[in-house]
Amino acid sequence: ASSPGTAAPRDRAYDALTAARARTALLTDCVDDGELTAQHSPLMSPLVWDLAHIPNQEEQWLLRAVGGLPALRPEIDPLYDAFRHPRATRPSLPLLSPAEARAYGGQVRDRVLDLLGAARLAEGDPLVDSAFAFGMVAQHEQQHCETMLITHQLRSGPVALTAPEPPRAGADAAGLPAEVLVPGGPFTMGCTPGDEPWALDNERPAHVRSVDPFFLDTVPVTCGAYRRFVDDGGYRDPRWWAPEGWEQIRRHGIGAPLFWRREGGGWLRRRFGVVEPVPDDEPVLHVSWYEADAYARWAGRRLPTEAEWEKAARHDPVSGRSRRYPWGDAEPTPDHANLGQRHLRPAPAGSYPAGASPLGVRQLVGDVWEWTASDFLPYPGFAAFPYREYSEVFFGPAHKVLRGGSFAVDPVACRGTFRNWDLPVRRQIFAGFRTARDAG
Ligand code: AVJ
Ligand code: FE
Repeated sequence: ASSPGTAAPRDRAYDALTAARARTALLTDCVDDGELTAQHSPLMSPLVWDLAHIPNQEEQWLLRAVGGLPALRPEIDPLYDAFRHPRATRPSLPLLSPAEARAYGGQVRDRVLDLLGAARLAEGDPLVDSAFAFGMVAQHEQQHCETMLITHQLRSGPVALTAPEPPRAGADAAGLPAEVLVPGGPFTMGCTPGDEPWALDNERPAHVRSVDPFFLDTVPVTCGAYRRFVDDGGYRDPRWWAPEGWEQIRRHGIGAPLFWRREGGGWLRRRFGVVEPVPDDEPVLHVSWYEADAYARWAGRRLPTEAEWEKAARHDPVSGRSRRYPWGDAEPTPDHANLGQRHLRPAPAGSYPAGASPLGVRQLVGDVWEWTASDFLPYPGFAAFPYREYSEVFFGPAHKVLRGGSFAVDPVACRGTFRNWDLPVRRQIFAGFRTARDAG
């Protein structure tokens, strides 16, 4: 365990890039070419698109922007521009074949490692200081690994991926208090390159926020708790729903989380090709923001704001300082959190006592992305870096913020300040939630 300052930036970049490529290989070598080029869902790209988009971004940011090298294959840039082609249309593009995509990825990576070995990484240029661009590219690849895992979850057919089960919750899990009081007052939200060198633009700058005292669920909402909402007729009662959410569930006939199916008196779910009983003690997954919001209202509660979430995750009441993770400043280990696709499911609620926050909140990082009440907006003093299309074009009321990271995200793309966002109708992502209420 170390803070980011302990490992030399070059070594940290090498390790992060290498780990990301191993994950990409694992997710794409386990299926045949037909499966790589098929569209498993109109919501997702074919896997072969991700397989070439990853090195295309790597080439643009590292070989061209940092290295000043000429384009290897300029003609393919438009094919892999996510803004130019919506996901549903990507299978009809003249994409690289799986073999071509792998060869291109290898060519780019060989040159990137040469560049990393030779580059001066502290010249007062924010793109290369602390190997930022290399870290950004590693995070980008790992984010696409999470996207590719979503594609695997949506695909049907024989099982392609397996992983060991997460550890069972400890003996103390059953006795945890339902909620924790988070004191009101100021705390530092966001970060600077000094304390989090690979933070992306939307996490910056650090600034002081104040929240009123509030109660927060100790653990994410479980499948068992959510099932009570379903069985209570929650999806048939407009009182609980935001108007747009009510319209969505009516129009699409939604009555339970995605991948759930009623069978006899109980509920089954499909997970990476296996059908199994819905596990009551596991954090609920595959609910939209509207479903999370409706559950919270039914429970007499609400979603936490993004600032509340970050205060619960980072504020140390003893020192008054904001830390990198709920457990402190040390990088995540397998004892802290369920991250990095080590397991293909969330761990039971109440797991990971070593990852608890100072106030005792569990599983803030890892397991499931957590919907917050907040729109995705820039922090005061935000500056787009290095490109507007990473964050800035998504700011506004259309997207809701998710925090904390799922079992599917690598630690390199997950920390107390990390901000994810998506449309409130989105259900295929590895998202759950926890609830809050005002104190006093
Ligand atoms: C931050 C997860 C919303 O997947 O759309 C990938 C990350 N940006 N390629 C996404 C991203 C460009 C992004 N999210
Ligand atoms: Fe991308």
